Amino acid sequence: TGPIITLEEHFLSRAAKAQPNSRNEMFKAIPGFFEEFTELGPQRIADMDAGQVTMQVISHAPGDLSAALCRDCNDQLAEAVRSYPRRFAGFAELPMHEPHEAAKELRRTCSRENSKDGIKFVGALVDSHTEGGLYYDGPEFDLLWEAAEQLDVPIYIHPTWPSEQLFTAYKSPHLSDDVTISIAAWGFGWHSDVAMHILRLYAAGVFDRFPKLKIIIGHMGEMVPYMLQRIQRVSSRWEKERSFREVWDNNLWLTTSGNWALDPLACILRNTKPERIMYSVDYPFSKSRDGLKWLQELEVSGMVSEEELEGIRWKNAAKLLKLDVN
Ligand code: GRE
Ligand code: ZN
Repeated sequence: TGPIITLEEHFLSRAAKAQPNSRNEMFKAIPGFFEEFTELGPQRIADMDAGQVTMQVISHAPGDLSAALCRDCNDQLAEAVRSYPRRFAGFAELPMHEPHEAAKELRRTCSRENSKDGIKFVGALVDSHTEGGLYYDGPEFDLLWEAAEQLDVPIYIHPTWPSEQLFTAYKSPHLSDDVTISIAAWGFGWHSDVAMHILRLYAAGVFDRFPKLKIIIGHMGEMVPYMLQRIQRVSSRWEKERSFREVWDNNLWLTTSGNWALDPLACILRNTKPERIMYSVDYPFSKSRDGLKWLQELEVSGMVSEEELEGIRWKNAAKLLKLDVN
């Protein structure tokens, strides 16, 4: 019943794989996982096929890379996209601790014409903050927003590992570091971190300066939909040119990425335009087969019309990313 596009799908580059760090050790300890994570070929496509995914927009996993390693990562991903042009598309990895270089790399990878490196990515996926804890609400990032607007590509803001300050803030004397990290990261904290970042960008006037900027957030909107009324009320005192509601309706898109419940979607369908909602899996942290089950539940739930379902499955993403999957 038609194509499926997913767009929060990760890989670990050869550059990041070679770095000795505790995260790589953690991933290696999960049987079979490291192989799936670092692979850009048949194994990934088999998972896609099992979940009827037509096209994956692939991005790097969280973790700040230097400008040189970002280029290597993007070259590696571009090669995979060239090998499987009907199954893979790419989001660029950007060195966000160097905003000037980040803008430059976005232009190198996403320019539709005269891209001498032959890379035609459809946007970028960036960590919600740098390893040092820097967010992107400062004027030094205007270069990047400007490039994204000019290229007309979205920037996906993805959760990332807590900085030292964040980890300290989350740390309880009664909990192990392992439990702390699961609370501070994928269990809750890094989702609220992305939500907070969206508020910071809005409050700093980024969307007033760049009214055509397109931002994607995952995991059913990183809890923003649930808090939308309260955010609107608070932010109405910040004297921005456009209300948070206008920005939500015009500048933000969200994906389902590995949040397999209909409850958050019920909330989203009440306060968010259906054409803003895009299906995603969050491979390899989540599997396409589980996503498909969720899509089937959604279909029989009667929560969305056939047209809305088609939008969620692929049409909204195809339009935003200018992808041709037919
Ligand atoms: C994710 O992308 O959602 C993710 C990671 C790392 C660990 C868990 C997780 O990037 O869900
Ligand atoms: Zn993810």
